[in-house]
Amino acid sequence: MFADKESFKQAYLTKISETEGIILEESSPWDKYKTLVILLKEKMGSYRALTRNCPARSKEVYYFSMEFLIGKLLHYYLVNMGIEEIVREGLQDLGINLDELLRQEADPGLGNGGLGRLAACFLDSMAFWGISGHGNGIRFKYGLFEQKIRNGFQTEVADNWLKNGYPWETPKLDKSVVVKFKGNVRVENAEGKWMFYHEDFEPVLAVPYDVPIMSYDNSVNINNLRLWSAEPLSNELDLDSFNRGDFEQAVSLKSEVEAISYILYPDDSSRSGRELRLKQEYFFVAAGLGSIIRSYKKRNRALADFPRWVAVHINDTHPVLCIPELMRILIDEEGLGWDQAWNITVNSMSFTNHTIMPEAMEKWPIDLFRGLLPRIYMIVEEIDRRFKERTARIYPGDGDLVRRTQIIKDGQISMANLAVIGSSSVNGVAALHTEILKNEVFKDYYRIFGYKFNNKTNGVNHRRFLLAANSDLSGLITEAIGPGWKKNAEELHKLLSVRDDRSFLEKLARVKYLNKCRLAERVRETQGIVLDPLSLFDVQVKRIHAYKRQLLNLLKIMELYNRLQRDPGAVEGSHTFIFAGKAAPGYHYAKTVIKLINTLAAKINKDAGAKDKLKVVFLENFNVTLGELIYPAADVSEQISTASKEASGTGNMKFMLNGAVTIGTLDGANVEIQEAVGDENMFIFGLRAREVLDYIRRGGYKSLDQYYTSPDLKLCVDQLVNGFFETAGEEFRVIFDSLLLYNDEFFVLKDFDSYLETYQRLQACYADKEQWQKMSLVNIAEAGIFSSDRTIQEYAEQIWKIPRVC
Ligand code: 26V
Repeated sequence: MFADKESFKQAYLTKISETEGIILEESSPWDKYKTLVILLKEKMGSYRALTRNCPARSKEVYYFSMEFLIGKLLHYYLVNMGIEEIVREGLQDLGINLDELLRQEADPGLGNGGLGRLAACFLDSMAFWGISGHGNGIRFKYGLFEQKIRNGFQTEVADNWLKNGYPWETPKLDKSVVVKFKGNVRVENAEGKWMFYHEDFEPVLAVPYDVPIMSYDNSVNINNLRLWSAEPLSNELDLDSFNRGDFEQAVSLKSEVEAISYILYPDDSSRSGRELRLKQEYFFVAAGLGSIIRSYKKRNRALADFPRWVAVHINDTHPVLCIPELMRILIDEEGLGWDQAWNITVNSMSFTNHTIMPEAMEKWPIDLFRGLLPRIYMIVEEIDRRFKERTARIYPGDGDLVRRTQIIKDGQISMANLAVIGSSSVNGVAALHTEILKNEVFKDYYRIFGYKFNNKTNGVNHRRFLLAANSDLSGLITEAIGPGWKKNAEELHKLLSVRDDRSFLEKLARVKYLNKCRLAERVRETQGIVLDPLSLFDVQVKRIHAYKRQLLNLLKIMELYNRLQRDPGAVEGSHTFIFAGKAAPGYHYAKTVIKLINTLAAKINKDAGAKDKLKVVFLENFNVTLGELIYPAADVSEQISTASKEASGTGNMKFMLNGAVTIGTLDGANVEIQEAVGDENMFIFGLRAREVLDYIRRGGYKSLDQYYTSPDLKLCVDQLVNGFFETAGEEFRVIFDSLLLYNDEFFVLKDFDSYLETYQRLQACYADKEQWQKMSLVNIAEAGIFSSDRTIQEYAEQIWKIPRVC
């Protein structure tokens, strides 16, 4: 990349005058940042030509995802290229502080949470393994809202991340694709062959913006994240309307088109069932497949071989239209027959499900769907017709099975059903989740297509969340076991050899302390709250959702506070409870939970009696960048979802990797974390998934029983509405009612006792410093299997059928 500091400086100075046309002294921090990015991007572009001679590169993977939370790239890429020091020192010679440049970068909020971040981790691991794997998504002008806390409430501010431009992206105008909406389909029979002509449609131009994806020490395999932006076909105004004096019509057409890539839906589901959301889904699917087919055909390969050379991965149901869209291209544009097109399509497609929450399962009203995508609707109808016919033939007499599994019913199109029927692989994201898919959610399909179902436990990019985000810990690990873990996370196992090494354990504690100081410093700067880095940092950061049970954590804190009121000696040690996460703007309950966290924080933090014991903070605007600061600073990782509801969780893995000890339910990947670290190095409590599912099916849970049998719990619940929060009035009644009037859908009260008992046990362990450091070390040592490198290796071999990579 750069042989030494001097050659870097030379290249940088030349670039700054080229890009900005100015001299260094006149440039702003933004100019300096942008110059550095452009310099690196050009270098990467020149390496791109040198594709490695690796079997993995022979098949292309396209990862279709509505969301990619890639985080900031500059620092991470400097680490990956191994030039952070050269660049830091070179810039310093020029009077520039690298950290100031790093702060200029936007963190593109192109996702809601775990699903979007997982997609980004996967892009990294594909690049790492030398797989030719590319992301395909939307270049939203506005990402997920920026969260500001005002008077304890979440408020949303538009995330204008592109306001200064985004120097990592490169528009590729010549690779634009036209996407067609609405209109009619004219059907003709030409010499016995049905032909379909889509007419009177509304064309939209999809313009790709490419972002280079580069992993650690692998500059010869640079992949691409292609994000599509919607633009009017002609960038001119609608001149006819303009000339007629219809000014509004003239601009509205333009904005109607641009609306498609204007903003990411902030619900982590598509419950809203809005036309614009469906437009977004078809937009990036049609654009992505259009460009894949175009480049495939350039290579003169036979369409029949498409699945051998191309794998299309569908990340949750949002890109499921890939299935009918590929059928449309193969039949209408390439003239293939239905059966051949279907074979090619199914064999190219694979699908990952990320949730069992029924509200999050996408369904579209037929009228809306047919109006917007008339030809695609015809194809979905035909897929459904043939599937029903097949099911009826294979399972004669089981009419109900046919009804339960059809794609179109009750006036709606089920995207999950289409996904399972049209893909060759269906996977869940943790062992327990996949079992629930097979035995509950997709039970009927598992009977029909058992061979399609498989598990791929999630993983995280350990180089971003440990190597780059926690440099002190990385240094310490490398000192102890060498650098091999960076490329093979399973080598973290070697850390077990220093498990009884006192001096190593002390160093580990010191690193944690410094990371806690770093976080405390940031909290003081940004929110004016002082945290004690010597206290236990107990952290729950994730989307705010009823099923993730931030409320259970809050009730625990209230109970500890109540104990302290009764007996100042009742609480061992000093605790800092840290929360962060966004609520969907329309999710009233979740927003009330945020207000409750802040109200409790205000009450406890101003109580002199609680001062050295309890502190509560809510950190504003959780995103990838803030996560990178928080994970290294946590002692305890809260993973307390209602068992069966959290498909996997990935925050749990990021915390573990950074030496936090988990308190959690046996849900999602927590189950596998427990298998890896053993009961002695984790705190498990609460109902098991089976018990929850049985209650849901058979009934029998009465939250009032819990309420009346536990006076301590009753007090905490009553405090939501009895004036304990002086300023609250009826504000928290919705939470109170959810627990008692609506029978506590997420079993918060049921798990309360066992959570508290377990927390007390944890507290006692934390008091034994050496014991705790050992637990922390085992967690790091066993985190290797949760690297996304392992996950992608499994996807590549078992789903995409890519030979083991070099
Ligand atoms: C959305 C909604 C919206 C309505 C209320 C309930 C609910 C529950 C879940 C969702 C999330 C939909 C998809 C998603 O983001 N799933 C997450 O995917 C992660 C990566 O696989 C996984 O670690 C998380 O457990 C899973 O929630």
